[in-house]
Amino acid sequence: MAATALIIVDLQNDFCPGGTLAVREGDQVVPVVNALIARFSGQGAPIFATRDWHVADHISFVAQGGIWPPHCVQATRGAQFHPDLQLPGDAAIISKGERQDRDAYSGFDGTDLADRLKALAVEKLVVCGLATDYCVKATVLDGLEAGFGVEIMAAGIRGVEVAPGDSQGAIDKMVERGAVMSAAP
Ligand code: VGL
Ligand code: ZN
Repeated sequence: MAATALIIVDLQNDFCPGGTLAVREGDQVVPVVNALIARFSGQGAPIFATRDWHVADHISFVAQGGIWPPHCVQATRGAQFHPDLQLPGDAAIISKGERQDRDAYSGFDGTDLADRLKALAVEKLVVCGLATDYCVKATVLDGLEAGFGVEIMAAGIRGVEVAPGDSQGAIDKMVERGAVMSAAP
């Protein structure tokens, strides 16, 4: 039977209020994501959590000429998942952006995510997490490109909004490419 996987994107402390690259209301997605986790766990469906996992002198950081403050540095508190996230022990964790000289917004970029999903006969992804206008967008677009159906949980995403309207622009692009926005878990 074709499976649906839950993809939780970068629900890490640095992207939540108090973090170094805080997304407004980023922590408000946690209860929504926990409800999705409960649903997927109950159905025995696969759960993947991506994480931004940078070295301390990552190329995307301002000191190296990048555009971001240091964030999600490997093994720091900021890189840990939000403490209230109820990630089951058997959830698969996909680290990305590990290379010093290259950024990776998408959970598929430089990882074995696509292979692992295909090995589980997954055909559809339910996506939630942070940030709408960067890593959620890149992950969704790559997922569509790889042939997966993608449903995005509207209440389970928030954006960085470097410029106002970036999140809506990202949603428009994801929908234009074939993703479906879903209101409730
Ligand atoms: C992200 C900016 C920089 C994200 C990661 O997870 O959306 N945004 N690195
Ligand atoms: Zn990053």
